[in-house]
Amino acid sequence: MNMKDKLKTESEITWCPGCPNHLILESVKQTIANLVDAKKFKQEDFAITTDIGCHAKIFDYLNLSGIYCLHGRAIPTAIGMKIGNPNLKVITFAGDGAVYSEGISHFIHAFKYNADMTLILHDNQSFSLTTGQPTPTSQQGYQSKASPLGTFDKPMNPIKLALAANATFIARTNARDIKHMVEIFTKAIAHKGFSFIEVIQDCLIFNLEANGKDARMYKVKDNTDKKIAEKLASEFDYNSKEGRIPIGVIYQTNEPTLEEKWPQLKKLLDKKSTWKNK
Ligand SMILES: Cc1ncc(C[n+]2csc(CCOP(=O)(O)OP(=O)(O)O)c2C)c(N)n1
Ligand code: SF4
Repeated sequence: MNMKDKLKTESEITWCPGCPNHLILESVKQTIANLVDAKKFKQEDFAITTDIGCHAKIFDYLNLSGIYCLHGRAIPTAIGMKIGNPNLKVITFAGDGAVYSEGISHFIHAFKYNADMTLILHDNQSFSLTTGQPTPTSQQGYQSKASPLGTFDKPMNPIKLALAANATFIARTNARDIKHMVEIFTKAIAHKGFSFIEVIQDCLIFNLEANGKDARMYKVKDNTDKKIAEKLASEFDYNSKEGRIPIGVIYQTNEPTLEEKWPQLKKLLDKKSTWKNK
């Protein structure tokens, strides 16, 4: 059996036909299969946490250890996993509703801790599982059952927030481009520290007005300059109907990780050991 097939589960996939979550799943499987086939990691080196939402069903479709978390709490649970076993490669899947609303404090503090893990943020500008209420990245004027007069507020810009919070890795990718997602997920997993990837994703059922940004996206070179990163972050404000949207590694730098800063964890890292076997 090839590695990608080993990552499959028996669960029936219940995302809407055509939902880009199918392509995100495929890209994650391809990324992990490449890393295992290249003998960089073993399947059991990976662990996942997921939030609650359409995106979070990925928990049932990936044959990896993990925790299906409370809404908004997928990041702190992942950091807990890293403290439990700093040698794990932990990947977190979460939605814009979950992370930028209920989980926003965890998002900000995660950049400060800089645990060596990856956050894959499925941004469809909608709380989709609960029928399309507006999230902090929904565009102004978005009408839903919960906002019949249209959303009054301007959306927040999570890339700017991540930069202000001293993120060490920020990237953006397109949920319709498997090749680009695999490239970005691979770079994020290789990054030493907290890697944040915003995946721009259509929802075929809710907030249709926010869909179809593919033609506006353009690829940028991997960037390590903060001033350039700030410019890239400003190019798309989650509101605009036109203008370019940069995708790629928007910013990367090096800072000590949580595991390196914490002496007991550093020992476990150096010995490739766990608390049980220390
Ligand atoms: C503590 C708590 N608050 C709220 C909910 C309800 N809830 C479950 S899924 C969800 C929407 C998730 O939206 P998002 O994170 O954007 O993911 P998507 O469904 O769009 O993938 C909400 C509000 C919950 N399950 N638990
Ligand atoms: S409601 Fe939207 S996000 Fe959820 S599965 Fe359907 S298309 Fe995907």
